[in-house]
Amino acid sequence: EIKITIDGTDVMVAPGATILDAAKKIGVHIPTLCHLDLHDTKMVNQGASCRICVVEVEGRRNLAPACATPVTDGMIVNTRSIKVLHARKVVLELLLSDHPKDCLVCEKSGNCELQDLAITFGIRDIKIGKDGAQSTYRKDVSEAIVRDMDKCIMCRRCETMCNKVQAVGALSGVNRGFNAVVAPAFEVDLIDSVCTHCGQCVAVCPTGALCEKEHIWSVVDALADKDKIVVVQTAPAVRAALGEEFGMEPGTLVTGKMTAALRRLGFNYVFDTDFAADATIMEEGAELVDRLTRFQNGDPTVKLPILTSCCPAWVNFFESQFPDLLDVPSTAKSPQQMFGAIAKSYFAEKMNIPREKMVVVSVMPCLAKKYEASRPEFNRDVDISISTRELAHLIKQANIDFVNLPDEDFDNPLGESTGASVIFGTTGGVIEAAVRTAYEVITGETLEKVDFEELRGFEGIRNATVKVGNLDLNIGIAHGLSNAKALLEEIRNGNPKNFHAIEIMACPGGCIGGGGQPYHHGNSEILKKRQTAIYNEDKNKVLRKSHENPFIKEMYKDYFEKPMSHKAHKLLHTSYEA
Ligand code: HC1
Ligand code: SF4
Repeated sequence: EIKITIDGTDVMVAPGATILDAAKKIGVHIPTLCHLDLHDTKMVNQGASCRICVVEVEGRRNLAPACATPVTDGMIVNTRSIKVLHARKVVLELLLSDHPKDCLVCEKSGNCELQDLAITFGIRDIKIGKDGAQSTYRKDVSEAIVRDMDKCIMCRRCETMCNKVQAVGALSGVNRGFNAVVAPAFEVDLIDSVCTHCGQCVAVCPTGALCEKEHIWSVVDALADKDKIVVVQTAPAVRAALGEEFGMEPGTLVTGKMTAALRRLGFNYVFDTDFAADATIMEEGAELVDRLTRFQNGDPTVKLPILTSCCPAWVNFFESQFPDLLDVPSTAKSPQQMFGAIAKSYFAEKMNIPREKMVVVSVMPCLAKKYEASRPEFNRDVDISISTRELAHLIKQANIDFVNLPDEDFDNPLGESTGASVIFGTTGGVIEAAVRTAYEVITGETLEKVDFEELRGFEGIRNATVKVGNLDLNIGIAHGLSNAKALLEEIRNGNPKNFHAIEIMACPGGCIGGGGQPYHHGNSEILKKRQTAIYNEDKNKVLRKSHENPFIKEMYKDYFEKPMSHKAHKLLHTSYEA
C-alpha cells in the first residue's frame, strides 16, 4: 500500500489508485464532470477532459487532474487551495462561455451536473466570450431521445456508454475545435443510426445534451378530454424508483402511493404492466415448453435457446446486429405491448369501450419503450409512453403530496399481478418467472421453493442449471448490451454451453437501471437497492407464479382459450425485421 496525504489527512491506498480514489476513501469530495465510474459494469469514463477535478500536488508546477493522476508514495495533495478553486472557476466559465443560457427551460434543469457546479462555485457572471457567438448545431429528435449538441461539454460519457457498455457504437466524437460534437457516423440523426434507443447515454449525460423526448403534456391533454377513457399501466421497475424523485430513500417501494397518485391525476383505470408480464410468462413459457418438447422429440428445426423479447432496446439490437438469428427470440410481445393489445381488445370489449375512445398511457423506466410504442406493427395500442421521471413531474405539477399519500390498490382486472411479474424489473427476473411456470407445466408438480437464488445477482453474464423434472435446464442471463452481444456470439457459434433459455436486458441492472429512471449520477448502489426492493415486493405477494393470477386465468378462459392459441398469436405475438 501507498501512503498519501490529502488536505492534511493521511490515507493508505493500493498502488495504481488515483488521487480521486484516495480522496473518496476518506470522504473528501473532489468535483468531477467527465469522470464516471459505475461499479459492477463496464462504465468507467476516464476522459480527464473537463479538468474540473484539478488538485495541487506538492512539488509539481502544474495542477493535476485527480481522476487521472496515480498516487505515489508520500504524495501531498491539496484539493482546495486558492489556486485550485480559481482553476475550477475558470474551467466552469470556459464551459459556460460556449453553453446556452436557457437553464430555466432545460429538461435537465435540477439534474444537471454543470448547473450544480455553477451553483456551488457561485458563478454569477460568465466573463469569457460574453458577446461572442456560441457554436450551434441542429437538434436531433427521435421518438425516444433529444440530442442537443449545443449543450454538450465533450465529456464523452455517452460515447463510453454506447460503445463499451452497450457495444452499439452509435456515438463517437467527430470534428474538431468549436465544431467538435459527439454524433452518429456521418452525423446522421439517431433514428437513422444503429441506436437502440436504450437511453443509457441520457442516463449518464451530465448536461442537457442528451435528454428524453417528453410526452407529459399529451398525457395532460388526454386526461382533460372528457370524451376519452384514459387507462394507465405501470412497469415493474417504476415502483422501486419513483420515490427517489420525492426525496425518499433509494429502494423504497411506492406501489401503493403511485397507484393513489395516478388515481388522483384522473386516470379512469389504474392498471399494472405486471398483469401483462404474467401474460407474457403464459405465452413465452408455453413457447419454451413447446420448443423443449420438440427438442426432446428430436425435431431438427427447433430453435434453442429461446431468447426473451420483452426489452425493446434488446429487440432493436438483435434486429440490427444479428439479422441471421431473428427466428431465435421468443415471438411474445413485450408486456407493455401485450397490455396495450389486451386493453384495446379483451378489456375494451368487456367494458364496451370503442377503441377510438380509449387512450393507453404507459409509465416506463425506459426510453426505448417510447420507440417500441411507435412501431407501426403495434398500431398505437399504447398511445403514450412516459418515463418514471415524467410521472414524477406530473405528480408535482398536480400538487399531490406524494410522500403522505395512502397506499391504494390497482383496479381490476388488469391490475392484478403475481410476484413473478414484479421481478421482471431486475436482471434475472424474467427468466426466474418463466422457470416458476415452466416447472409446473413440465413436471405437473407444485413448485415449493419459488426463489431461484442461482439466477439472481449483478454479474453482467450469469449462467445456471435448474433441475426441471428429469431435464437440466441451462439458463443464461445477460444485462448490458455488450454482455448480450457476447452471449449471442456464442449462440451464433453453435451454442457450446447448450443453453435452453437466455434472458437479456439492455440496461445495466435490467429495467431498474433504465434510461427513464430517476438519475443515479453514477451511484451503482442505488441500482442494487432498487433490485432488493423488487425482490422484497415479490416475497410479499400472496401469489408468486404467473399462471396462478386469477384474472389471467379468467382472461384465458373467456377470451384467448389457451396460450399460443390463434387469437393469442394474433394479439400477443409479433415478428422481427432486420
Ligand atoms: Fe421492463 Fe418489461 S420488465 S421491459 O424491464 O418486460 O421498461 O420495469 O415494463 O414491457 O413488465 C421496462 C420494467 C417493463 C415490459 C415488463
Ligand atoms: Fe447508444 Fe443507447 Fe444512446 Fe442509442 S440510446 S446512442 S444505443 S447509448
